[in-house]
Amino acid sequence: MLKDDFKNLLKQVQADIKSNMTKDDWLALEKKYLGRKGELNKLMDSLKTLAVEEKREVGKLANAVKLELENFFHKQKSIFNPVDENKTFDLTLPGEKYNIGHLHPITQIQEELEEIFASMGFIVEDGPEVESEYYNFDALNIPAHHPARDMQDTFFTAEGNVLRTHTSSVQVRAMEKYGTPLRCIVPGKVFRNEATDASHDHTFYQLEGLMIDKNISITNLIAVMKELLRGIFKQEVTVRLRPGFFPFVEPGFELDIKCLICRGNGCSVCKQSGWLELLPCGLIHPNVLRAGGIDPAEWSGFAFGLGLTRLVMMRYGIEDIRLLFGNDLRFLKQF
Ligand code: FA5
Repeated sequence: MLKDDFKNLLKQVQADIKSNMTKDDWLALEKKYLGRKGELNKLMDSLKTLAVEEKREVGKLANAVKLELENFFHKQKSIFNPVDENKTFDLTLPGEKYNIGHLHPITQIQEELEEIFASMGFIVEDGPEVESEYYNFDALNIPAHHPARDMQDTFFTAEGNVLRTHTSSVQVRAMEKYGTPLRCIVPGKVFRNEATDASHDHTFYQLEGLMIDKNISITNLIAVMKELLRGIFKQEVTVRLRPGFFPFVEPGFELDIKCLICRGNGCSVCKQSGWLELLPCGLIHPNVLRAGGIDPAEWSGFAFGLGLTRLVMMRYGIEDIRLLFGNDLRFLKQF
């Protein structure tokens, strides 16, 4: 029966094996059984003569036998060919290029800002991304149930902590840790329960800054902001302050810069106004200094909260914030 013939094939191979076979002997043996006109193919040809039902059953067995023989001869050959002898090493070929990545554009600008501020005597501070309500809100003069909490839609954890909605949460931490005088910046990730669009994301980067010393005024704030903008945009930048409300500063401002694209004449980027809103800032509220253990009668300071992600967009003319977090190499390789 054909079925037995297939089974016997394995026994026949075993019987054909002699001691001290050379590589050529193995190749010849393989050809005898697995070659185009070899024993296996002869039996395979006979499959045609079987009825459909039988063909299915014997065909299955035939394939199993074929696989076993192929594996068997492959193993034998690899003993003689531990490395592929056909492979040559061409010394004249150019070397393989490694793909080296680079820092994300946000990180690049963050590091530039850290250098600019370090040159003005600021330290770089860090804080937790999962924050207590106290440091994110209460310590910043935003008590529970104050309507100002609604300015930032918040992710709460089951334990009642928050994913920090701004880097301002590190202000009082830094005051507690370092006391006065204090100059520090806090770059970092913040989170808000926002619907995403071209200029808003639920996760983005800010860079907080604060300076506390004797007799700090708005003049100091403007001077430091201009130094920061000159460093980032590599040109003189005209700024203006408009009143802005944040419970943790008094007075509070929105700092605008004269549009660098149209030089103040009006274009689509500045919505024809000639000015671009860049960063909120102000003089630190006495209640916040007190929360940090600092006497507001003796010390004063300014704080600002730069939207780092938006700054990157403005510097490179990126029209959609989502491009920055899409992990698309075609986009990222441009920076
Ligand atoms: C604040 O977060 C205040 N903590 C800033 C501050 C610090 C004020 C110190 C005074 C003193 P605001 O919510 O406006 O403010 O956010 C600051 C900046 O973050 C904005 O100007 C903007 O550039 C950026 N920003 C806000 N929401 C988003 C968002 N959804 N996606 C991307 N950037 C955003």
